[in-house]
Amino acid sequence: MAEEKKGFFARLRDGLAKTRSNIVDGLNSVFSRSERIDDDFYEELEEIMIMGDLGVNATDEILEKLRAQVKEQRIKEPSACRDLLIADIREQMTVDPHAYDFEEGPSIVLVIGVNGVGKTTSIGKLASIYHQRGKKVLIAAADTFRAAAYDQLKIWAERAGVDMIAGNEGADPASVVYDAVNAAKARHADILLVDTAGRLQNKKNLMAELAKMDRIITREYPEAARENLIVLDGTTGQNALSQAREFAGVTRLTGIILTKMDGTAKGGIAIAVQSELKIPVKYIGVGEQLEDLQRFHPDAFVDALFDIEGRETADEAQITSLPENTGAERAEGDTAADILEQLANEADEHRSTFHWG
Ligand SMILES: Nc1nc2c(ncn2[C@@H]2O[C@H](COP(=O)(O)OP(=O)(O)O)[C@@H](O)[C@H]2O)c(=O)[nH]1
Ligand SMILES: [Mg+2]
Repeated sequence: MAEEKKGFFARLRDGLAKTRSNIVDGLNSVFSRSERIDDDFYEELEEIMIMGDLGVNATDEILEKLRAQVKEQRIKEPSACRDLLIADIREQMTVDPHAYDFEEGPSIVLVIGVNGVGKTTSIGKLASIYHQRGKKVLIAAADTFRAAAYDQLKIWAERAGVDMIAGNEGADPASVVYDAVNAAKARHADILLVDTAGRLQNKKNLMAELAKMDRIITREYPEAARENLIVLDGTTGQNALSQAREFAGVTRLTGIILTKMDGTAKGGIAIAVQSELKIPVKYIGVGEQLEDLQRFHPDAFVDALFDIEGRETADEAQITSLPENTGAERAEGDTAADILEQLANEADEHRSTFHWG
């Protein structure tokens, strides 16, 4: 393997250091200094959770559950509430087991969100993940408004080893989508990732543009599964929530990519989004490198946040389910890296025996 680099879980845990001192340290101090479980105790917990960007809904639900448990189990010691609270936070964030069905393809994934949140970067990383799993991936450069957007996406496509469909600068994004959808169909791509422009200044235009793309996809490739992922910048806290609400008002969002979770003090947002928006966080980004994006595992997130050891790491969990059509098998003791390598070899073999498209 290449030079030693920290695993994803370790990077996530390190990245959450500021969030930890914001939320967990505060909670711990309430647990240790409170003398009894009373209204003050709950109010202090509430204040820390709200300040830590967990959101009003999630905070209410978590604390309501805690109150019920305390009553039911006749708990008297504030410190005994800590494990219950952690369990209640976990419960807030369960992900539907079908959330990733679209990855099997054929599917078309629109990646949307305001400028600078990490759309292009996340597309590059996702393309690489899918490609390594033996999927045929295409990228559509439908952000035609900035000249640099093309070059940036091109670099990511090359890094990931996948093809990109683009139009001229200033071209109608919908025409790029049209070309890309037809290319995806003709080449039997499993997943088409569509990069979009992030302008939110004009809600009417945005709505019209997304609707147009939607119509084209539905007309050209109705069989493809559809996924609309919104990218939210984890450092922006409550702002991220309002962006998601704006976009949810103009299109059907199926998932969230939460980026920049390395070094944010507002990581509590990962707990808030699900209960505030009813949209699942599907991927989480912890850096600018290719390997810095993964599926969102609530348990791993809570472990990383509370610095709990001894669980399966997110890296491992990412690929416990192998694509059915490969011969790759998970042997006892295989690391995630072993399996990824096995899959990459498999994919290479497939490519040399079959002709795509
Ligand atoms: N630290 C960190 N930076 C990120 C992450 N994701 C994206 N970025 C950076 O955020 C900036 C904007 O990303 P970009 O993909 O161009 O955003 P876009 O405008 O939405 O396409 C770039 O400098 C990225 O390297 C992340 O998870 N962590
Ligand atoms: Mg971009």
